[in-house]
Amino acid sequence: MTKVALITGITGQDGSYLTELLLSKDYEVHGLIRRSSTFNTDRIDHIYEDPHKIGTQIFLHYGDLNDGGQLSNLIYNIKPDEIYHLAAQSHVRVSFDMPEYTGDITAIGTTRLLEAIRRSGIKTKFYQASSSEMFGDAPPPQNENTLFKPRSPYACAKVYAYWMVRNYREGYNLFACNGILFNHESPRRGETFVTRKITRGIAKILTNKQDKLYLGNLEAKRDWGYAPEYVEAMYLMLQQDSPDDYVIGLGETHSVKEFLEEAFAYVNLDWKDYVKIDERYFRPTEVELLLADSTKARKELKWQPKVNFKDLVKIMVDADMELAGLLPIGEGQKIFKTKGIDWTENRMTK
Ligand code: NAP
Ligand code: F7E
Repeated sequence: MTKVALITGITGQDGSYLTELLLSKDYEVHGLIRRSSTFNTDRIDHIYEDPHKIGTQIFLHYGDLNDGGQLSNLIYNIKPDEIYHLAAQSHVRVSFDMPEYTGDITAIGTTRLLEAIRRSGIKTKFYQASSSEMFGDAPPPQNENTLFKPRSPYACAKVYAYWMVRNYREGYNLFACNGILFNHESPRRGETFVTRKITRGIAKILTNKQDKLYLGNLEAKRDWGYAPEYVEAMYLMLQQDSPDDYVIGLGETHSVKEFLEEAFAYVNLDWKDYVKIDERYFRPTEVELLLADSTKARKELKWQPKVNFKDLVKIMVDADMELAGLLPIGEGQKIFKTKGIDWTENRMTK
């Protein structure tokens, strides 16, 4: 029997990788998308199929997390076996500018979905995209037993959603899981998150489109992993016999400065020649140090990530180089020169 999944946030980084994973497992995938005046489906265009085509397994539906009626309609009509709730106002810095909106979408949006499930009477499994940001300044390493000490409106909203998920699990016997994921990145990462901002910045510097990169706090440390491996953990959680909460992360922490060093050195540049600090990117309250203890997930889900920090940096720099037309595609192609730097040749000698 073909399983049916509903993904909120299908147009986001994680939604796009999860869709690929579920389609590869022969799921019928339904995705919630927001109406927008410009196209917002870039990350899934390569897998989207015309719904008129026979055998199509991916379907998109308009909706918004602030519209409980439409969420109810969709759940009632689609009757998904599994719901992956990934949609959110997901930017921590932006949540300080828009705390009320972030609460409405990231916190109450989850309640709207949970209520839609409860009222529909449909038996389904539910995944909540919880976040390591919930740990805030709780001492590392952080695991499922660490107390939350949220440090942003975004983190507060995620803590609320986390507890609502547990509440519905205990109160209504809903198969609902919290995946507490640490930062995970990829070439599809939103352009304003720090890793992508850096790798995209490097490509722009090398193509003379930018000569400075403005950043905020370089001392903060994060446990950065590779997004395609993290969506596998989401899937695994919903395949278990009983619902539970799991921490997902590499167990390796690096500062933003270390990311800069690694990424710039990969193309033989010194980050200090290009990076400037702009206070606008500082947060009123910062999360200084995140480090995952994902022992439980590794044991119970048999989740085993392979891409480490250095690999991740390379994957992201290479991808942004390619997007900027800098990477030779295939063998024996030309070497590019920018600012007198023969970056491809230099990189190869490293
Ligand atoms: P993302 O790239 O920012 O994607 C967010 C998704 O939510 C997009 O599809 C976006 O639609 C959608 N969305 C935003 N507001 C919405 C609304 N009002 N109604 C309906 N959809 C809405 O985020 P991500 O990195 O894939 O992360 C996925 C989830 O995991 C998020 O909940 C995030 O908070 C959480 N999380 C992420 C990380 C991480 O490191 N990536 C770690 C822990 C938890 P548009 O495309 O139209 O904007
Ligand atoms: O910041 C510092 C910043 O915005 C990482 C989201 O996916 O992961 C993400 O949240 C660090 C912070 O990610 C800039 O102060 C310095 O310490 O890339 P970020 P985040 O805030 O960790 C968690 C797990 C989520 O759940 C979220 O949805 O980098 N930083 N300079 C900067 N950050 C940004 N964005 N821009 C800068 O210029």
